[in-house]
Amino acid sequence: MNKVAIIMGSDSDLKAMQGAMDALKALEIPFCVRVLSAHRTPDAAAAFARGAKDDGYGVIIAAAGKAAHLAGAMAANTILPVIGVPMKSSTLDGLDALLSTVQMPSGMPVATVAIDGATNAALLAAQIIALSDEALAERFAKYRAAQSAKVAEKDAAICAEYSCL
Ligand code: RP5
Repeated sequence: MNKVAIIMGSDSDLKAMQGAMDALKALEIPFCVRVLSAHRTPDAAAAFARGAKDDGYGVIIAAAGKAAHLAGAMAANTILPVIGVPMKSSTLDGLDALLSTVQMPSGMPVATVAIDGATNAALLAAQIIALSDEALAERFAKYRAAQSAKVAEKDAAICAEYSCL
């Protein structure tokens, strides 16, 4: 199975990205986590992206805050799909990173999820990898069914409390 790379601009992004690691683990998708910065370690970041396909990765998740160019820098150096996760920071609540990540020029896409949307980034990566992995597609369908069942349970509990018809 293709692996997923989770690249963070800083180790200070680790806590916000925990949901991605949890989701990939739950879906039994192999992954690595690296700290590589578009600004502080540009050569290492580019080298990782250039080698990622040959190294067995199928999707790159790139998380960065502030003037967040990491996802774009990854996309510029690979033909693998790149998912950008804008990190919420102390100054502009992540709006800076959201705009920096999502506003890619035509011809160089980055699939951008919500600010701090680590879990959705991993789920989207899983959906991409599942296109060529039937066993993963089945696990993903089960995950979705379990999620629906949980919501139905909550609906039933709320209905019971408030006497819905
Ligand atoms: C970005 O700057 C990182 O992705 C992080 O979200 C932000 C702050 O980094 P640190 O100063 O905490 O290392 O590059």
